[in-house]
Amino acid sequence: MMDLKNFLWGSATASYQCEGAWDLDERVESMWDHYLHEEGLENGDIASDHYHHFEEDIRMMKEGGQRAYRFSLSWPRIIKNKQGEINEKGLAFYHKILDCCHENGIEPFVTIYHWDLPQYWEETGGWLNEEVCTAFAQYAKVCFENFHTKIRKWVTFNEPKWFVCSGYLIGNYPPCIQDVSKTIKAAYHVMYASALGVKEFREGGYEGEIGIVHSFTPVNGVDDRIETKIAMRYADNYCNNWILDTAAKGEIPIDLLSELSKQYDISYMKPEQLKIIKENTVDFLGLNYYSRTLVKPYTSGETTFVVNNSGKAGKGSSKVIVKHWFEQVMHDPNSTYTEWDTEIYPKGLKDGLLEVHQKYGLPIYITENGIGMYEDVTVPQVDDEYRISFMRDHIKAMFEAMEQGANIKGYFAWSSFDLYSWKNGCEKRYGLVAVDFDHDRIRKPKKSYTWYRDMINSNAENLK
Ligand code: BGP
Repeated sequence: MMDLKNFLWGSATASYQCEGAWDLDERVESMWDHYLHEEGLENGDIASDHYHHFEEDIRMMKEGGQRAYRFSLSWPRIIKNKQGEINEKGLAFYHKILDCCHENGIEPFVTIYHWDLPQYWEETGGWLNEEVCTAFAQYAKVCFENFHTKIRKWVTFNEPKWFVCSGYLIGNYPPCIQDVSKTIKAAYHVMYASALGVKEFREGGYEGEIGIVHSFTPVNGVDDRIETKIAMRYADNYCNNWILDTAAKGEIPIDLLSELSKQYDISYMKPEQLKIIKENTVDFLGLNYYSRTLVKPYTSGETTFVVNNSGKAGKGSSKVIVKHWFEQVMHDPNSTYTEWDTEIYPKGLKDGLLEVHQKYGLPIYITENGIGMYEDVTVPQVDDEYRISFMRDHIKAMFEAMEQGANIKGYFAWSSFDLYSWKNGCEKRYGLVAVDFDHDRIRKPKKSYTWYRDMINSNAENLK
């Protein structure tokens, strides 16, 4: 077994999904608060109430053998308005979290943006407005300046693909737009903003490293036909390359740009911005792995996205067709799927890690991996054998990739404890620790928490 002494075993959360305290201590509204309140949907007003439970939560990480905590900073908690006024109370909250991490020997691994854009920026056009890129860089600088002595691992953005496509193409996340041209613009602005964040980090000369986190899904084809290979390239550009190539190599895939420029005006991509993208690539890649994407060539029909956000829509109800590009195959008879149509496919993690290693040669962290399930948390201990088997199979797949040379430096379970799962609400649970949302949000370790602790403490001996 390889030397795992410095390997970062940890778990992850995100500000909006766990903090709660949405209007406390001068935090302002985020686009998610605004949208969920307007629509009367289940929201994260209280969520796991991490704001008031963080000491207990971080202590449990330590007792669970974990060495790192991946969490995000909330822009609307830190910056009050478009003028960039700083909320000292927001900074103080994160100082408390960071101090608590260090007191417990937990390394903080910090995401600057995990989807909670301040509503005051959304009202100016959000990611369609170039000004927001500069605002992001200023906000990132405030974070670096204030926290650089306590954070060595930074992430600019969590999952550009997921929040851009959900917000501007599929329309199931705020700002709920369905428009290809706007999707391209938002995507470009986010990647440009990420490079501006890296630039601030480099210019400030702060210690540590900075990366980006991607919702990684390796693309497989149904067969070896050339048509399938072309469909795979389209799918890979759509799912992965516009984030990974751009962040790691400083280049937006040229075949993608060429294809898009036939139908859409992309003249807002200015040479001086492309230069900033080229010159400010990341130090590492964070990959969130939930599943692969199996594709076949496009046959017919309009571009379609059906997302199973309820878990009750019935297995197999999801659908992805990108007209003239590819179709996603949502059912492989040899695989098992969750109620939310996520295929359980550990081999994809090994294949994907090797692919990313070969393409980019950068250090990799698995920044999220986990399984969402309905669970009864009123029992003394949730017996989540399925989560243990999911994690065991994926960690084994990660080791196989490491044995073949991939430079993987950490693994973060999603999630540290149960939290709010965006449009899926709180009943889709991912935590190693159960949170009883109906009874004072009491915390109870699940069986997987103990399994993970023993696995880490035994240096993964129990995986053999
Ligand atoms: C990733 C996000 C997380 C988290 C997770 C599980 O896309 O970074 O914020 O929510 O996926 O997804 P979901 O909650 O939609 O099931």
